[in-house]
Amino acid sequence: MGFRKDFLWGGATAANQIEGAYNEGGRALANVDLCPIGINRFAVISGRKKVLEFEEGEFYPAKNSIDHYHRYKEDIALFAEMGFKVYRFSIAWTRIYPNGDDEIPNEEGLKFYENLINECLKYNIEPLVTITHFDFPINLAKKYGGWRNRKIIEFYERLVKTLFIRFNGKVKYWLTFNEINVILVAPFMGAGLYFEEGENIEKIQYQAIHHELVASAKATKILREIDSDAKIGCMLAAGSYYPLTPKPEDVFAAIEENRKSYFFVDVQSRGYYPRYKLKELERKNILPEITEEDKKLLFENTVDFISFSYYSSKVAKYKNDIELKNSNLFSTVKNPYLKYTDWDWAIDPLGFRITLNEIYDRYQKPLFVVENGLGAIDVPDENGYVDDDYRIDYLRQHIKNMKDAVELDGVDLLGYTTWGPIDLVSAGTGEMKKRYGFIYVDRDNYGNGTLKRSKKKSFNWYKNVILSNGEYL
Ligand code: P53
Repeated sequence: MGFRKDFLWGGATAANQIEGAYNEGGRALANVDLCPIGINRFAVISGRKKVLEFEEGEFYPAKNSIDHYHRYKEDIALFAEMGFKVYRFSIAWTRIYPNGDDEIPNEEGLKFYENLINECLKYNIEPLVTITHFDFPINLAKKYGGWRNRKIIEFYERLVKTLFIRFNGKVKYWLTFNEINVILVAPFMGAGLYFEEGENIEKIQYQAIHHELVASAKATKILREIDSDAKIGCMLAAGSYYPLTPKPEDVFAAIEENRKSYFFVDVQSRGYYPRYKLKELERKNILPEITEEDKKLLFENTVDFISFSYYSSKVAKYKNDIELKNSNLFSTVKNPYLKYTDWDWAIDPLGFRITLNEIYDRYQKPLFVVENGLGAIDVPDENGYVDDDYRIDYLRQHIKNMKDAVELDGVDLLGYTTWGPIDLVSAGTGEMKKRYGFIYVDRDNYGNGTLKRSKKKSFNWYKNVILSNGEYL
């Protein structure tokens, strides 16, 4: 009953949103460093505004983030105190291969992650490593135009080989690309792509997607050769689309919206392009170059498990003739039955169970929830304590539904990591004010603050959830 005995409870972060130290330890610039907070952010992350170096008058929150690079020991000790069984973090590509195409890896970068991994293992925390969480070396963006270029597959191979060899036996769970489908909505942040006037954006996106899918399969092949005990998964920004009404046109619109994302996992988990996507790409005349070798590679190297993020469900409607809400990057119509967060994301705990079921039914492989949580405004007292009952409430309801999916529906679930167990920089908006943590960090949107860490009310609550393996909620 309930969650498996070895269920992996923990939290998840991403290098650029937590580490800072953007120019230390031999690290070079990446796309994620160049995404400013404020009105230009969306133009930059979507590749409409080309930015290849820091610009005057902009603030770049990822430069320093919450300085985890220098404080990881303190942070991991706090995770250990909560009883984490797993810690999901990502590798900054430019710490390992600063230019992406270097011949030799940067030892200082490898050493940093080795120390981080050892620190986790010291507390029996399983590291779950995202190889790339939106990270892309700016040198490769300049020289090759991002993932649109097939050459990038080789550089990615070089990166994963280095990591798999160095951390062989220490890391048992790997993810190839964070939220691989984010390339559809934020192609610069997600894949180092930016566009020139008159280019066919969709065509470039699908060519880049194909290269990522091939690179992901290559990573899977390489990992199996190096460490056959380790497991590798894909990672999707999930959250099912519902039809706005039972009108068949709305129902079909929901199918089409869902397919935009499931397409990625269809390839990564089943090993071939689904027919609906081939038809669409042919119809639009944007079919990427897919070689026989690519097909073989994709088919022979499917993922061991499927991981995903879930924040909210979405709603699709035939023809976008009513106002679209774009707060979550993925477009959605407002759901009149749900409440919304301060950032206008629908709160839908049952939608979590629905999504878990939908994905499990579709792929029949073990699942791993690697992001879930509430981004909210916290008001700390003078000691940095936050009474965050709203966060506890959100997580309680989501974990309850996750439990139903496991206990009542039989979904095979490996673990659950909440997003941002310690406050960090938002990917969507660049804000610090949008907080997810059990641990408060004294820093504001523009980098003011002492960076002091303090426990919120939810800290002890989550500790008890883990201690009771999800019985105490
Ligand atoms: P934030 C939206 C926009 C960007 C990234 O998001 C996203 C999403 C959610 O679908 O995905 C993940 O910080 C991502 C994390 C991110 C988290 O959602 O905009 O993997 O990097 O921080 C939460 O509130």
